Amino acid sequence: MENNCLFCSIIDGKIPAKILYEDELLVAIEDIAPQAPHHYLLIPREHIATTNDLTEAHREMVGHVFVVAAKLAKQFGIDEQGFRVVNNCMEGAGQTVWHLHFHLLGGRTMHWPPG
Ligand code: DGP
Repeated sequence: MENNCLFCSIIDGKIPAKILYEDELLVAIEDIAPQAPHHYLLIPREHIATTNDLTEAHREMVGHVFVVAAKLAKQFGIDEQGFRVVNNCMEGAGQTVWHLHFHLLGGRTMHWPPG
């Protein structure tokens, strides 16, 4: 738990969010400003600021994020149409919340390259 961290406060229950899934490693919530019909955030419980701060110790957790993303995609029926798992690392890539998180986006056609 990091002071003044939005996602730590959500994980701690101090700020409300629509929680879709949680376990010992992560919490999945609805994004407050959805960019697709399905837009969820997979947030590790551990406060890690950015992908740049990951170490070998986080290997299992990061793998778990993708396993849970696939399960949620199936649960919400977007697995066959296709979906994206996105991490924005640093301001230049669009990161605005400094607690590692992965966007799960689906329910519409995705374009490439991303903006
Ligand atoms: P990023 O820009 O990659 O750091 O993504 C941050 C995401 O967090 C963005 O899609 C909007 C979302 N977000 C910001 N504040 C809140 C909040 O208070 N609640 C929820 N559920 N999502 C939030």
